[in-house]
Amino acid sequence: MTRAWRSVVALSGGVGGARLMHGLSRELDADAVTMIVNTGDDFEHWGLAISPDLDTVMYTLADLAPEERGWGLADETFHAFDRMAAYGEDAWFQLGDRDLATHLARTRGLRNGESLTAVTARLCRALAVRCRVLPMSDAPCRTMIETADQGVLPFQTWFVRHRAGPAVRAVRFDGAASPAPGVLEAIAGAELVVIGPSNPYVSVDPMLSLPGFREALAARPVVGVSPIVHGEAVKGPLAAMIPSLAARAPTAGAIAAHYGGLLRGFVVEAGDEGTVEGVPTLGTRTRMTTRADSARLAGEVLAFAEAFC
Ligand code: FO1
Repeated sequence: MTRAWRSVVALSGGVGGARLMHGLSRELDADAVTMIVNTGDDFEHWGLAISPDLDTVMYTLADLAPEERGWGLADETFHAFDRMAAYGEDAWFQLGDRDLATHLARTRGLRNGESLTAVTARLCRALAVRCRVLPMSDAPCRTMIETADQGVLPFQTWFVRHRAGPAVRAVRFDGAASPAPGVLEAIAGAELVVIGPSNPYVSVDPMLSLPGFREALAARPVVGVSPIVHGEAVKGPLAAMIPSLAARAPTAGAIAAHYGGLLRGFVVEAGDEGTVEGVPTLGTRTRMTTRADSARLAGEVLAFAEAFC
């Protein structure tokens, strides 16, 4: 990478997005990158405020996440979880003992009137995460999955409890949320915005649903990274959601088409370039199983973006 980037913004949800953010944090100075993270997956569980995508980004950037699974903490036990199950409490969402500290600290902060932005910054500081990590909004914006045969389900109920089984008719976002402080300003000041290899429907569309967010993106150079490789999702239910929601085959091109005119460029798995129309593509290895993969891919995304920034 030759250009000295000063202000890159990355949008992320889920494990794939967090991995690319990890790579960007290794390729860029900490003060040159701002991570904007999906909060549509957030929910209350056991009376605790849970923000899975914020935690996945924070743990990944802090090198605390399990490299293979991607979410939660690598070094973890589940004694409290097992006890809660023994008490007959909900035991479908695995909260580990060390992970619980994050939910307890966040819940206490929010109850004391701290914003989600402030709590996130405090937890990141404690974990020595030096990049700026912003929730997309400080207000609730709950991703709801309208399914064919189980009614409308909150995202985690559909994704974890029902293992993303029920076919999706539509995705909607409940809440009158607006972008968190600093989010639109970060985008407006960005030399480049990177949309990570996240599920566009449940990880990026929540952000695009916020007032002013899509317009802010449209004014900046944006490059995306495909979450679909040779017709399959690297992780999660995306490959089944595309035919359900877009009535087309699950290709990298379907993802590019979903973002419409927002993309100046699209990084896809080598061999998938032909599925993309109307957007310049870079074909490379987009799977990130190691931290070295993430840094390499981040470097390639930035080098590719130089051509149109
Ligand atoms: N995903 C699962 O499939 N099963 C779980 O039990 C689970 C627990 C969990 C706890 C904390 C956390 O931060 C994430 C967790 N996830 C779990 C992943 C989570 O549902 C997804 O990573 C995001 O919400 C969507 O990418």
